Amino acid sequence: MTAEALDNHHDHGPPKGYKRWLFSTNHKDIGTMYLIFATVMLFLGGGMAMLIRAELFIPGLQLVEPNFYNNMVTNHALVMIFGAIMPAAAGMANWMIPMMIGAPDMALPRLNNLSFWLLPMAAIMLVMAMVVPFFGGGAPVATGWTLYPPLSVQAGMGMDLTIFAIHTLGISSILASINIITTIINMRAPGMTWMKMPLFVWAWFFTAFLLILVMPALAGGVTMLLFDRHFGTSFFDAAGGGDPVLFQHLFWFFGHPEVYVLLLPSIGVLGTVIPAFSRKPLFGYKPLVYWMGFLTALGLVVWAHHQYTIGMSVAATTYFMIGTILVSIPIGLMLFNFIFTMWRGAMTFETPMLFAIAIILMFAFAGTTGVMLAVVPADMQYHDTYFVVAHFHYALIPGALFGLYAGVFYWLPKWTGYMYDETLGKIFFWWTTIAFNVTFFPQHFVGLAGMPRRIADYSAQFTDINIISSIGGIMFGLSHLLFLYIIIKTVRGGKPAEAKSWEGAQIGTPGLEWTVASPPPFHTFTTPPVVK
Ligand code: CU1
Repeated sequence: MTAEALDNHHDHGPPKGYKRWLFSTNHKDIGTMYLIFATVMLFLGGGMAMLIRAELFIPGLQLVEPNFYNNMVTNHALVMIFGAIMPAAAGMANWMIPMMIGAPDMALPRLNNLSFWLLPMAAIMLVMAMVVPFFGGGAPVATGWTLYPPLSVQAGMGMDLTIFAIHTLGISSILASINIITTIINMRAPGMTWMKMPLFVWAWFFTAFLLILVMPALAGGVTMLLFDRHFGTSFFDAAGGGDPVLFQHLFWFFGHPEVYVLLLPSIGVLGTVIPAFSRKPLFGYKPLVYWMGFLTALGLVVWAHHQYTIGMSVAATTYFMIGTILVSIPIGLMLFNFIFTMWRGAMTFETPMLFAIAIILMFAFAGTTGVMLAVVPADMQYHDTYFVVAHFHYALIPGALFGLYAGVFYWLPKWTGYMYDETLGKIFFWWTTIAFNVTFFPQHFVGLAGMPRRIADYSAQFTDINIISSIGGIMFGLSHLLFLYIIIKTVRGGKPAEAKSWEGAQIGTPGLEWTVASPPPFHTFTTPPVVK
């Protein structure tokens, strides 16, 4: 081979056309695909939410058949959790972790490709699960995302599709988690010691462990469900010696830590954004890492607070109550660390920082209603009411979704090489934050007044508050058209971003991402940089 041919042979530029994406082993391209997929799913799940709010605008049944309504309740959750939030966070992990720790790529690039491409398959199955009941596929999956038997045993073919979708999503998550843990342990640049890693990397390290620990419990639970449905077992059927409550334990052993899977990456984003716009290093970096570890461990042992009403022993409910209230300690301390990072900093309020500050306020509020829900005798009253719906939307929309928005606006200049339109970013922030609060704040009150959740109809005395909530919901949904417009506008051009696209980034966030150009070359690091 001539030198020139050899050179071409070793040219690792992007392959052309569809092959670049379908066969991609490049962490940035895979990260981009994750983010695009998540955006599509966000609009799918959001569309369902808007239809749900439209149905609830006034009492009575006007738009959808009640079983289909419940099917949408199920798939709104599954699509948002597994389709939107987790893939968006995984997209950021793919983009940022190698660049932050000075690795040339993820440790297992082909596994990375597989992790991503499993997702569209699962999404197709989830959509089919909603469609098959219209074509003689039996009863819709009207269980909500918790899939409790016996209702989930009686559901039609849509339930089997949901089970296989969950298996596929679980495999994807576990493979991605193995990849992330392996990358963080083995691929750090010389000098990038554990306690120099950006908080976002730490957040994903804990998240990946959580996923590997809890996804198998869900996989086991839904597999047993599949066997009860088709192969004559009775794991969850009391008539055959089984117990439906067993499924609840398996589900929530996964389900509670899953909430932290959704929250932790966004806490990692806060740990990156807040120092940069305060122009100060993170206050108490090491304690923050330890609190994250403590939160991860504690999150694994509090699952049955979702099941106070099943008739557990007083000792068991007391244990789960105390454990759950203890969760407020690491979370509260993290929020204080972020507030102390801002204290006497040279703060500016660009879109990512606006989101970060709003998250602290609204997430603290979700923590307060969380303590209310943790208290057993009180929860007996709130259980399965709109109070719960209001609580977890306050936890997950600011705590997970807005954290990811902060990350998108913070890293968009790095990813695309262009600055987004700051005015439009701020308009989006205020529009979406106000609409979110109009939607969900009133739901606390209908919940306390006794409005049950997961039902397409309600009594007339809840009408006023539901009208307000529905107007907020439609506004909240529409704000995302502006979000999409800002993203597309930025990708297509604008003011070029510098490598260090934010003024305070070097002081606040010492990750190696700022040592490369914006946008970074196809392969960021040919030789690993050295951290001094
Ligand atoms: Cu929980």
